[in-house]
Amino acid sequence: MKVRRYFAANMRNALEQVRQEQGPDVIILSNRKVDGGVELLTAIGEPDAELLEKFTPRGNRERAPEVLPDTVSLTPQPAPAAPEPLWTSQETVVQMQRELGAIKSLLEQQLSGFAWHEFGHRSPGQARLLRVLTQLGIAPKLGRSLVGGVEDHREFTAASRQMFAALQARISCLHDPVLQHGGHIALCGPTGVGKTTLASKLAGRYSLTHGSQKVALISTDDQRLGAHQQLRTFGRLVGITVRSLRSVDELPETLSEFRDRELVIIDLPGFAPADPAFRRTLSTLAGLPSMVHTYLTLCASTDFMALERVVDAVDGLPLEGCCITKLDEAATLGPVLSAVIAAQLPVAYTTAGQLVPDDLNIATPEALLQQLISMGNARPVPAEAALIEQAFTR
Ligand SMILES: Nc1nc2c(ncn2[C@@H]2O[C@H](COP(=O)(O)OP(=O)(O)OP(=O)(O)O)[C@@H](O)[C@H]2O)c(=O)[nH]1
Ligand SMILES: [Mg+2]
Repeated sequence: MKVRRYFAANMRNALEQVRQEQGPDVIILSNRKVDGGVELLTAIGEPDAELLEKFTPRGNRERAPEVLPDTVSLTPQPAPAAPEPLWTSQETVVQMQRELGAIKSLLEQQLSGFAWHEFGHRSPGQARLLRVLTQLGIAPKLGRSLVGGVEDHREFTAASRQMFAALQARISCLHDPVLQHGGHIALCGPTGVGKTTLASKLAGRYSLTHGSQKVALISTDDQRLGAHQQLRTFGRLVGITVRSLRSVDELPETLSEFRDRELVIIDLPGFAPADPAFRRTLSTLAGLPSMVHTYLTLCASTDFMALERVVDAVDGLPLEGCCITKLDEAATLGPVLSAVIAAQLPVAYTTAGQLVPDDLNIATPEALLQQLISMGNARPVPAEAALIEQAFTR
């Protein structure tokens, strides 16, 4: 058994050296941080009992050190039949798990980097389009699937037209459902995204054409100071009845009382996605005797990961669609469009300003795409390699 010591500035470089010089069958005997970098001890060849004894910690001497082929060879290896803890000390196991996790994510990162590099060579046309989508803030996975549908050899303008047409086809919109059909509507979503303002805009618009006596607003927000007051003040100004409830449990009675109203909008309190009350409230609405159409309210300036958390939190719950607020505050529509496409949520309305009821628009795929492009052209998101490489993460 041949033992070698490697020193490098970081774990990534050390593993790369080991991989290049010793190939896939090498055993990592130990690794540790030293002054100026990391040190790895490796072994290759037939196991040497004395050596293994030396590097196997006390209390677990009968076991040989784990071979870490995945971390070095880059080739998939069959999983061991019965994984056993290498060290009996809990602290050491936790530390090892952490280190293996770090190595795994490092390798994933490297692999996606290689894959992006290779993609750029193999399909330069598609790679250029992917860069354009990244600059528009489109999430990497959606971007990759969109460029995958475009032939690589096409001339750039024709290819980008084809790609944007595919993107537009993926944006699903409802055609003015609330103002056209009325009904019982609930607006849910994270805190501060503009639910109450949207409820006021919809109620205000509807009352302009059908009369304020046909509309009612219900505030169920007993969480935030002044929340009930916000709707009541609006209702007084425009002559729309506003009812404040202590909880959604009072809804069946109130909805029955408003059965003569064509449009009833329920303004829900804002929730953090992780708050179990979020799902509970939506489940309560779904179980009400009268049909309530619930819309998720998403803010256009929220980043993609935060939006993903929100749509994950409502996964499986019956939502009619969503509304996108604060387009005027967003730098790009890429993240919010990527999130609604991934969640297959149709968009009903967008808002781009605080004015009630003026700043409200019926969503259409054409308008959303146009806004995405014009906002992206005005202020492109830097298409950093690390961001694009996420499109190639498995
Ligand atoms: N710039 C801009 N501001 C908006 C828009 N919609 C709402 N706002 C503002 O966002 C702030 C929060 O709006 P609310 O309607 O109270 O938000 P909410 O979701 O009901 O908030 P919570 O009930 O606390 O969860 C207010 O200052 C609104 O005027 C919009 O489209 N653009
Ligand atoms: Mg509110």
